[in-house]
Amino acid sequence: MTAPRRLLLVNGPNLNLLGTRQPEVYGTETLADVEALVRTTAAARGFEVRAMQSNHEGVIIDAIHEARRDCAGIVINPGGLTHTSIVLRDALASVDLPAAEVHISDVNNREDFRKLSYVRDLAVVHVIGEGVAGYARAVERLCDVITGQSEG
Ligand code: CA2
Repeated sequence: MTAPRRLLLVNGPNLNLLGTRQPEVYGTETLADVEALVRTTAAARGFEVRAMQSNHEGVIIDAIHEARRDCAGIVINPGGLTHTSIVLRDALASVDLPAAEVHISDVNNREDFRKLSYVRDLAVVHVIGEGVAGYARAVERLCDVITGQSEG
Protein backbone atom coordinates (compact mmCIF):
# COMPACT_ATOMS: atom_id res chain seq x y z
CA MET A 1 0.00 0.00 0.00
CA THR A 2 1.37 3.46 -0.82
CA ALA A 3 1.76 5.84 2.12
CA PRO A 4 -1.06 8.38 2.39
CA ARG A 5 -0.12 11.91 1.32
CA ARG A 6 -2.25 13.54 3.98
CA LEU A 7 -1.54 15.39 7.22
CA LEU A 8 -3.89 15.88 10.15
CA LEU A 9 -3.81 19.43 11.54
CA VAL A 10 -5.11 19.64 15.11
CA ASN A 11 -5.74 22.87 16.96
CA GLY A 12 -6.81 22.49 20.57
CA PRO A 13 -9.02 24.41 22.97
CA ASN A 14 -9.54 28.14 22.51
CA LEU A 15 -7.58 28.36 19.28
CA ASN A 16 -10.88 29.03 17.50
CA LEU A 17 -10.52 32.50 19.08
CA LEU A 18 -7.25 33.27 17.32
CA GLY A 19 -7.21 36.79 15.96
CA THR A 20 -9.94 38.03 18.26
CA ARG A 21 -8.07 38.50 21.58
CA GLN A 22 -4.56 38.89 22.96
CA PRO A 23 -2.97 39.98 19.64
CA GLU A 24 0.18 40.89 21.58
CA VAL A 25 0.61 37.19 22.41
CA TYR A 26 -1.01 35.35 19.50
CA GLY A 27 -1.03 37.89 16.64
CA THR A 28 -3.94 38.96 14.50
CA GLU A 29 -4.29 36.02 12.14
CA THR A 30 -7.32 33.79 12.51
CA LEU A 31 -7.72 30.02 12.68
CA ALA A 32 -8.90 30.14 9.05
CA ASP A 33 -5.62 31.87 8.15
CA VAL A 34 -3.67 29.12 9.96
CA GLU A 35 -5.54 26.37 8.14
CA ALA A 36 -5.05 28.08 4.75
CA LEU A 37 -1.31 28.49 5.44
CA VAL A 38 -0.96 24.84 6.41
CA ARG A 39 -2.88 23.65 3.34
CA THR A 40 -0.77 25.80 0.98
CA THR A 41 2.51 24.75 2.58
CA ALA A 42 1.57 21.07 2.57
CA ALA A 43 0.31 21.23 -1.03
CA ALA A 44 3.71 22.52 -2.15
CA ARG A 45 5.13 19.26 -0.73
CA GLY A 46 2.41 17.13 -2.30
CA PHE A 47 0.35 16.62 0.86
CA GLU A 48 -3.29 17.38 1.50
CA VAL A 49 -4.56 18.37 4.94
CA ARG A 50 -7.46 17.40 7.16
CA ALA A 51 -7.88 20.31 9.55
CA MET A 52 -9.80 20.17 12.81
CA GLN A 53 -10.15 22.31 15.92
CA SER A 54 -11.99 21.37 19.05
CA ASN A 55 -12.50 22.63 22.56
CA HIS A 56 -13.20 19.05 23.67
CA GLU A 57 -10.42 16.65 24.59
CA GLY A 58 -12.31 13.50 23.52
CA VAL A 59 -13.06 14.91 20.06
CA ILE A 60 -9.35 15.54 19.58
CA ILE A 61 -8.51 12.02 20.77
CA ASP A 62 -10.99 10.56 18.26
CA ALA A 63 -9.48 12.61 15.42
CA ILE A 64 -5.98 11.38 16.32
CA HIS A 65 -7.17 7.76 16.36
CA GLU A 66 -8.86 8.27 12.98
CA ALA A 67 -5.60 9.60 11.52
CA ARG A 68 -4.09 6.13 11.88
CA ARG A 69 -6.23 5.05 8.95
CA ASP A 70 -5.28 7.63 6.36
CA CYS A 71 -2.70 10.18 7.47
CA ALA A 72 1.09 10.19 7.28
CA GLY A 73 1.66 12.64 10.14
CA ILE A 74 0.10 15.06 12.60
CA VAL A 75 0.70 18.77 13.09
CA ILE A 76 -0.68 19.69 16.48
CA ASN A 77 -1.01 22.78 18.63
CA PRO A 78 -2.73 21.23 21.64
CA GLY A 79 -3.35 24.63 23.27
CA GLY A 80 -3.68 24.35 27.04
CA LEU A 81 -3.97 20.54 26.81
CA THR A 82 -0.21 20.60 26.17
CA HIS A 83 0.35 21.25 29.84
CA THR A 84 -2.34 19.03 31.35
CA SER A 85 -3.31 16.06 29.23
CA ILE A 86 -1.89 12.59 29.72
CA VAL A 87 -4.89 11.40 27.69
CA LEU A 88 -3.67 13.39 24.69
CA ARG A 89 -0.16 12.07 25.20
CA ASP A 90 -1.44 8.49 25.26
CA ALA A 91 -3.40 9.05 22.04
CA LEU A 92 -0.38 10.41 20.20
CA ALA A 93 1.78 7.57 21.49
CA SER A 94 -0.77 4.98 20.41
CA VAL A 95 -1.09 6.00 16.76
CA ASP A 96 2.61 5.79 15.95
CA LEU A 97 2.57 8.65 13.42
CA PRO A 98 5.25 11.36 13.30
CA ALA A 99 3.99 14.50 14.99
CA ALA A 100 5.00 18.16 14.96
CA GLU A 101 4.24 20.20 18.09
CA VAL A 102 3.55 23.87 17.38
CA HIS A 103 3.09 26.78 19.76
CA ILE A 104 2.41 30.26 18.49
CA SER A 105 3.77 31.90 21.63
CA ASP A 106 7.09 31.20 23.32
CA VAL A 107 5.82 28.88 26.03
CA ASN A 108 9.31 28.61 27.50
CA ASN A 109 9.30 32.29 28.36
CA ARG A 110 5.84 32.70 29.86
CA GLU A 111 4.34 31.36 33.09
CA ASP A 112 6.15 28.35 34.57
CA PHE A 113 3.13 26.08 34.06
CA ARG A 114 3.50 26.50 30.27
CA LYS A 115 7.01 25.05 30.33
CA LEU A 116 5.72 21.52 30.85
CA SER A 117 4.57 19.71 27.72
CA TYR A 118 3.17 16.21 27.94
CA VAL A 119 3.71 15.71 24.22
CA ARG A 120 7.19 17.19 23.70
CA ASP A 121 9.18 13.97 23.80
CA LEU A 122 6.72 12.24 21.47
CA ALA A 123 6.94 14.88 18.75
CA VAL A 124 9.73 14.69 16.17
CA VAL A 125 9.40 18.36 15.22
CA HIS A 126 8.99 21.34 17.58
CA VAL A 127 8.28 24.89 16.49
CA ILE A 128 7.77 27.22 19.41
CA GLY A 129 7.31 30.96 19.58
CA GLU A 130 7.45 31.71 15.86
CA GLY A 131 3.89 32.98 15.62
CA VAL A 132 1.46 31.60 13.06
CA ALA A 133 4.32 31.29 10.56
CA GLY A 134 5.60 28.49 12.78
CA TYR A 135 2.87 26.21 11.44
CA ALA A 136 4.38 26.45 7.94
CA ARG A 137 7.83 25.62 9.29
CA ALA A 138 6.37 22.67 11.17
CA VAL A 139 4.69 21.34 8.03
CA GLU A 140 7.89 21.62 6.02
CA ARG A 141 9.97 19.87 8.65
CA LEU A 142 7.37 17.17 9.20
CA CYS A 143 7.11 16.53 5.45
CA ASP A 144 10.91 16.19 5.37
CA VAL A 145 10.72 13.59 8.12
CA ILE A 146 7.90 11.70 6.38
CA THR A 147 9.68 11.70 3.04
CA GLY A 148 12.90 10.64 4.71
CA GLN A 149 14.96 13.79 4.20
CA SER A 150 15.68 14.59 7.86
CA GLU A 151 14.64 14.30 11.44
CA GLY A 152 13.80 16.88 14.07
O1 CA2 B 1 1.22 29.47 22.12
C1 CA2 B 1 0.40 28.59 21.83
O2 CA2 B 1 0.16 28.26 20.67
C2 CA2 B 1 -0.39 27.90 22.94
O3 CA2 B 1 -0.51 26.52 22.62
C3 CA2 B 1 -1.76 28.56 22.99
C4 CA2 B 1 -2.63 28.11 24.17
C5 CA2 B 1 -1.87 28.16 25.46
O4 CA2 B 1 -2.65 27.58 26.51
C6 CA2 B 1 -0.55 27.44 25.39
O5 CA2 B 1 0.13 27.60 26.62
C7 CA2 B 1 0.31 28.01 24.27
C8 CA2 B 1 -3.85 28.99 24.35
C9 CA2 B 1 -4.68 29.13 23.15
C10 CA2 B 1 -5.62 30.28 23.38
O6 CA2 B 1 -5.72 30.92 22.15
C11 CA2 B 1 -6.32 32.13 22.09
C12 CA2 B 1 -5.97 32.92 21.04
C13 CA2 B 1 -6.51 34.15 20.92
C14 CA2 B 1 -7.42 34.60 21.83
C15 CA2 B 1 -7.77 33.80 22.90
C16 CA2 B 1 -7.23 32.55 23.03
